[in-house]
Amino acid sequence: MVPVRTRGTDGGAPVAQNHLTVRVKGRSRERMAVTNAAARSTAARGRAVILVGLLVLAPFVVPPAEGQVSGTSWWPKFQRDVHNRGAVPLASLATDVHVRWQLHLSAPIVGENYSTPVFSPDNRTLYVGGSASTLSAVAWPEGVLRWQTTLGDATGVIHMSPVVGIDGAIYAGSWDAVIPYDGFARIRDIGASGTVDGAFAMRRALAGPTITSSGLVVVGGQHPTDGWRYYALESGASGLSLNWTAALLANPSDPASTGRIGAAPALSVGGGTAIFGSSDQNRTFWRISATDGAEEARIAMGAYCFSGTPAVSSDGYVFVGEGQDFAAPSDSNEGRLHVFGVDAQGVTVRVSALALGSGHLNGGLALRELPAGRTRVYVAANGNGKATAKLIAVDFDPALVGSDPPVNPLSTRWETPIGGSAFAYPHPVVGRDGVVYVIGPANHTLYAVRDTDAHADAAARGEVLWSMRLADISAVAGWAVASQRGPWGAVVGPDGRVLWNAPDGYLYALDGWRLGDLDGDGDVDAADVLLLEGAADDSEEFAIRFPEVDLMVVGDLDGDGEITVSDVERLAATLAGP
Ligand SMILES: [Ca+2]
Ligand SMILES: [Ca+2]
Ligand SMILES: [Ca+2]
Repeated sequence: MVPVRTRGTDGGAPVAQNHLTVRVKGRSRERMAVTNAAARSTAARGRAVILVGLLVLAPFVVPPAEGQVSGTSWWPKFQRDVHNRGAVPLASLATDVHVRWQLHLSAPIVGENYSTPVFSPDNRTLYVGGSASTLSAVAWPEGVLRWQTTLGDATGVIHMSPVVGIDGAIYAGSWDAVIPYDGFARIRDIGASGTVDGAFAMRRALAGPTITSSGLVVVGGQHPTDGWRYYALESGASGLSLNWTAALLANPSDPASTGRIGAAPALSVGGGTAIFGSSDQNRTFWRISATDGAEEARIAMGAYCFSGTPAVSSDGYVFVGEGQDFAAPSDSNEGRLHVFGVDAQGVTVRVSALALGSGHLNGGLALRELPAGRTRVYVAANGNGKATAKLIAVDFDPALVGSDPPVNPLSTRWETPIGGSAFAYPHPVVGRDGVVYVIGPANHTLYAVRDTDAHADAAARGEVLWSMRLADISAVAGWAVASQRGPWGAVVGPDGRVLWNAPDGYLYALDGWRLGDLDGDGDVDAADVLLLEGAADDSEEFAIRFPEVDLMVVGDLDGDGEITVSDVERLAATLAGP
């Protein structure tokens, strides 16, 4: 484990990095090394040209805009895109992780606070929810509070991650127990303040909203009188108005059930004509028309799935985690990862399910696309009823769907403990380099777990690259882990910094040395790919040129203990494409 240093405890002022010194030493040797390298390996140079040719050097890639979420915001909603994939097209922090800045937003949380930040369309402001039904606007990248605004009489909590629309409107709602309920609102950032200019009555809202391709804002939650549903709202000149509702469904065997919804809706691929959702007491996976709310499919799951948030792969498969019965949990037919798809007749069906034996999977998923159409699904299990919470990597191979003899297209690749269990809803995100960020639901520790495919030993595949305990960095003297819950997880900024809306009432921005940043200039780009290729060819030469750089820490991307073309390919793939 890498030792973690804390810097920037000066109340929010950015702290200069000291990485730039790396390149200064040995400059004369550097020139010599370059000359020698050029003379020696024309073959390597040819490969490098090909690799660099593959790179799209746009440092700023926004998610595809299938709904009317902001198309320029780096991170406009829960799990970043309308498919809830939690996928980050960046290299992750590898080492030297430290607090870049911290910002006080509220008193320390004693109960729950789940919200994660989203970015404004110009990526100069973060919006994040919190206690007292407060939405905070924070200047990015400076980390300075711009304004705070409250909903209703400020008795609830904004647990959800807001969504930012194409016109910059911010939508967020509160979970409230005190009438008048603080409700769901449209908020305008007018510079010096945030103004509520539209509202919809809501009592308890947890699931992060989305916006459909026709502009309907869809949020799951409980209306004061109309129960738990997905509500689709028109956002017009006069405010928010109800367009359709869907999915008020109770458990048929329980007359008292209400169908609680905590799962952020996901849009289908290919235009977002359908919404996928799931709920608690009716234990249901839904496919709902995004146009009119018509129920297009309803498939039973086996157990509690309050916040089992759907995530949709680019080939249209929908993954949902499942909980377990509280009184009599079963590892054989509960706590499963489900995958849904469309059969030859166009009917939505359950393709497969895999029992993970790790308690509740009532959190989100992160998806990473692998070669040959496979998808790796990262599942955060909160470990309810088990000894530990876990991050679990599951492979889905669509080529095995309908195979004869049957082979489950879902298979567990590895699992890594992430501290004790707690009844919370952890959500991982995954970088394109295969590093997963996830926060332990009980220990309030942020983990960077590297997916190291190269290991034959499954136990070594989910390697904790580094971890950071909130108790070690907290700006609150004496802050200690108790029974606080939340946030959902970490969010990654456009420059790779990691944002943590922590339960001590502070928002933290973490920085560090990026994986693949071979020259230590703070950016990961084509120059680093060339250097890594050179290092794969001759690591001794790299050591002479960059004596302060630990090549194995920043260059061994696949974590197999050596620098090879595999690492070069992984770095090039991290930088390539949208
Ligand atoms: Ca209230
Ligand atoms: Ca670099
Ligand atoms: Ca390697």
